[in-house]
Amino acid sequence: MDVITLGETMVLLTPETIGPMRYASTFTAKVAGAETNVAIGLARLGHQVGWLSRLGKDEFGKKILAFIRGEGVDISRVTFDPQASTGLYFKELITEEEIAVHYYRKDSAASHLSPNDLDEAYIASATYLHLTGITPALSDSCRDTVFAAIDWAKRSGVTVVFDPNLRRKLWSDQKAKETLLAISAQADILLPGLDEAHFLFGELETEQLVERFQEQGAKRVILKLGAKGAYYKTEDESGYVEGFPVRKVLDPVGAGDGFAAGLLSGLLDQLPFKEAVKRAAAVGALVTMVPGDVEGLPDRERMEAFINHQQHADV
Ligand code: KDG
Repeated sequence: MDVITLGETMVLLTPETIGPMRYASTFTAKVAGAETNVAIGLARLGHQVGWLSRLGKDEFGKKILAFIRGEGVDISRVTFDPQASTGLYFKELITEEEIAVHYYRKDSAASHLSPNDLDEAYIASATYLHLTGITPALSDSCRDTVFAAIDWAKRSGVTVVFDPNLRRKLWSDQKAKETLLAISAQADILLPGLDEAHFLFGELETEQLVERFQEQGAKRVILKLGAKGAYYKTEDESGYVEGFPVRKVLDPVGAGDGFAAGLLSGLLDQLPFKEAVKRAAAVGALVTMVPGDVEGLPDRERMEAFINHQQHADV
C-alpha cells in the first residue's frame, strides 16, 4: 500500500433547495469523510490506498462500502458493527455562499473503533499513514486507536501524516487543543490550516506558527493559507506556494482533503517537496469548484491539464 488511512465516513445529505433545512423536502445522498476523501483522491490519481473503519450493519453502511470500493480503495479492513448505526451528516445551504454542517454521528459505529481494530502488518505495509484530528474527537477509544496506529507506524518506519482538521462541534476546545498538539508533535508531515494554527498557538505570523509546530516535534509542516496557497518548512527548505485561482468556489468542504491527496500523490511520485505542495494546492482548488466533498477530486489527466493551463497563464 502507498497510503493507509483510518476514520469515520458518513452518508452526507444535502438539501436540494437553498435556505433553512426545515423547509427542505428533498435531499441528495452522497458519501463523505475526511479520510476517505483523501483515499479517493489518491486512488483517482492512481495510487494504492487502504481505509480502515467500522460501519453500521445498515443500508447506509452498505452504501458507503460500495461507493468507497467502487473508487478503487482497499476496504478489506472495514468491519460492520451490528450494534451501532452508520453516522450521518447534513450540509445545510443557508445561502448560496454559506454552508452549515450538522452531524448525527454520536455513538456511531465508527465511534466504537478501538486499537483492536488495527492490523499491524497492514499499517506496516504502507509508505504513509494518514490520520486526521476528527477521529480522536469521536470517542476515547477512537483517540486510543489513533495513538496506537501512530506507535505501529513509527515502529515500522511508516511516515505519519496528520491533518488536525479541527471540528469544534465534536469536542471541547481544551480537549481539542491538548490532543491535536500531542498528535502534531508526532507527525512526520503536518498539514494544519491557518485557523487551526491560530486556535492552537494564538495570532502569530505564518512563519512563527510553523516554527511553533516544529519546536513541539513536527518534522515537515505545510501551513494551508486557503486561496493564498501554502507555506511549507522541512528540515532543509522552506517557501511559499501560491494558490491556484478559482473563478467560483461552489463548495469549499473537502478542499483540505484534496490538498492532502495532492501532496501525498506528489511525494509518492518523487516530486521535489515544493512541486508536491503545488500539486496539493492544485487538487485543493479543483475540489472547491464542484459541489460535494469528493466529486471534484480529479483524475491524473484533469489535474495535469489544470496545472499546465495555470502555468501557461502565468507566462
Ligand atoms: O474534510 C471534509 C470533511 O469535513 C467531511 O467530508 C466530513 O469527515 C467529515 C467531518 O467529520 O466533518
